[in-house]
Amino acid sequence: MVEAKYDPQAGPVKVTMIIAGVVLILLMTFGLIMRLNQAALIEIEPALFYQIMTAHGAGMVGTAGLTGAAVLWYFMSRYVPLVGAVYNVFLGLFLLGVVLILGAIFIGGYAGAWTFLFPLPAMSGGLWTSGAAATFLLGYVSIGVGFLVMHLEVGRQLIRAYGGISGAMAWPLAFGKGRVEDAPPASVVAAMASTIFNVIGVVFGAAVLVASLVNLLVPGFEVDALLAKNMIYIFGHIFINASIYMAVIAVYEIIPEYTGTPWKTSRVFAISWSFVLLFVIAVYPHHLLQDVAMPAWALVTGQIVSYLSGIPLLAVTAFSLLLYLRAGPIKWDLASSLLVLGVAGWSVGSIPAIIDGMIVVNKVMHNTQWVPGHFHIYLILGEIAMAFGFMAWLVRDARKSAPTGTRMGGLDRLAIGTYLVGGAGFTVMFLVSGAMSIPRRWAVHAPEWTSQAGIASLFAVLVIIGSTLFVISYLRGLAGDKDA
Ligand code: HEM
Ligand SMILES: [Cu+2]
Repeated sequence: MVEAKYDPQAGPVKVTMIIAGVVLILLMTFGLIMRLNQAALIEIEPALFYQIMTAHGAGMVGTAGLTGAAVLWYFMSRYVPLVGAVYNVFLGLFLLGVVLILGAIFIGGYAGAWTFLFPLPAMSGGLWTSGAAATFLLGYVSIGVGFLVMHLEVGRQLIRAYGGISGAMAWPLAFGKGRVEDAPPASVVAAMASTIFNVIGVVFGAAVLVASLVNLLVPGFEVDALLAKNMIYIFGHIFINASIYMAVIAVYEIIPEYTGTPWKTSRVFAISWSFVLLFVIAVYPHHLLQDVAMPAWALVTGQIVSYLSGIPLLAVTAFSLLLYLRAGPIKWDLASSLLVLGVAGWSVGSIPAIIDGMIVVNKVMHNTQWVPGHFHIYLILGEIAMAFGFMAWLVRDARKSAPTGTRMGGLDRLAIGTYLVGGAGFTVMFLVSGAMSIPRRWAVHAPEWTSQAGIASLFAVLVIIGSTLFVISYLRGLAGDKDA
């Protein structure tokens, strides 16, 4: 592996992961508060529930994106000379966005959910002002601009170093006579693809944000609600997917350090990433299966692409990971276990997602807790597990010299076990609730639904304990790491 001797990008990335770790624990606690309220074990005002739900949704999606971006930036700086100041601008705009969003929610009372569906921000029924809604949307704009700036720098450098988009995507190998030896590293292909689709998503997001902002300030300026919904879901779907596809770069880069074989850009790998690029964008209509006004062809495309999009995902990453793991004895430590867990959780989570992408199923399941069920699987046990794995790897040297002398201490085992059992139980309770037709996004639950929420709360506590142990171990690692 290419080990950078001097690593100027490491500092800001390590700081990013401190922020992300602390924010994750806080937002998970928000999640627990919601679930406890649904269990009728505590009682909060419905208005506050929806504020917390908005902060949890926007904050978690943002944090997932942030950790994905940190992984992307960190590893791409091994291959191309990224301008460090760009990352600081990205982080600054991100944090500015967070301040605006939190202010809009907890001072302004905005509670229109992270999806800011038109015309909800403007129609609060007196709960929040249009100023609060505008502040929330401006927070998104700030984060979106930050992502654009970051991706443009990564994209620009990859295009320059690898012979254009085509070279960085390994198209000569995928669709021409290119040789494996000339193809770019696996993580470069992943970085180029995620950069392309995330830029597309963020640009759609920016356009609909600006339209919604104008509508808030000048109510006479009407936005087509169906068009707005399409644009919001292009943005939302792509953004959260991109966070996972960026985090996977950590798997491609770190697992080879354990197995000793680099993650090769094979022809299948290159072809699969090109399809991922296409599918991630084409599949978004699966969010609109309930909208009767949508043209049928778009919905059918969404359904079919939903089936197909699972294939490159599993072929590219999960299958190759299994092969790599079988090839030689792997040293299990916190980092490698969490990264492998991340790929497993991501793959497992795609199954209920594909099921929900079927039109007949979606008609019944869509507004039930089946939906938070599937995405919490590939977020808690997928993306976030990879982010925690990346954090453990960042402080691996300090951890190696830990007093126990072992690579995987008892505390590590306890943390990962707690997190896994908690995450599995918590998400299964969502799926079970969804299968029982319990609606999602309801602050107050009927008496016959409260025990499911109570059991889920117990598992949520385990997730929070596991996460806290990961973050503490990361902070201790940083403290013991002289050049952190
Ligand atoms: C201990 C961990 C967590 C707990 C207890 C938790 C709990 C919850 C609850 C109770 C809801 C509302 C369910 C409903 O619609 O009735 C929710 C929604 C949501 N959660 Fe989590 N969650 C956790 C972790 C995460 C993570 C790690 C992410 C992403 C990285 C995430 C992203 C979301 C999103 C996007 C929503 C949708 C909000 C909406 O419907 O507008 N959650 N969560
Ligand atoms: Cu989607």
